[in-house]
Amino acid sequence: MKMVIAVVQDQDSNRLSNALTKAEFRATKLASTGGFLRAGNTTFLIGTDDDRVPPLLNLIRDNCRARDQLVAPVSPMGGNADAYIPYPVEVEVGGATVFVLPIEQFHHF
Ligand code: 2BA
Repeated sequence: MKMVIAVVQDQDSNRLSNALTKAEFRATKLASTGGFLRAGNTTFLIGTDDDRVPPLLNLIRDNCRARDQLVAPVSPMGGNADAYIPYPVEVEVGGATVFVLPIEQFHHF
């Protein structure tokens, strides 16, 4: 068994949720915040059998799009003004950031 952890953009979260349910994957959604953009995103925890990992990765890939997002500059509060970039920077976020972890035990009581 594997635990698949997928960090996706909020805009893709409903579509992915529906696709997971339709394909009979069980999932838990957590509201999360990206450490870099400090904007909301959604983290899915999906426990599944090893042989269902490849179709699950395809399903995540098909339902999550990469988007460009502007990072607003944070003004230095008593920090080093030399490193301050006073204009927005564009970064590409997602499709999805996915981790696949081995599960030692699974219990469902
Ligand atoms: P954030 O940390 O808010 O990052 C959003 C996007 O900003 C990233 O997209 C990447 O394009 C850029 N970025 C992040 N850190 C950067 C840095 N130090 N320098 C330059 N650009 C940087 P993604 O890579 O697609 O990541 C989307 C979200 O997935 C992340 O949101 C974070 O919540 C999660 N994530 C990504 N890599 C992770 C990791 N290794 N561990 C845990 N969570 C991760």
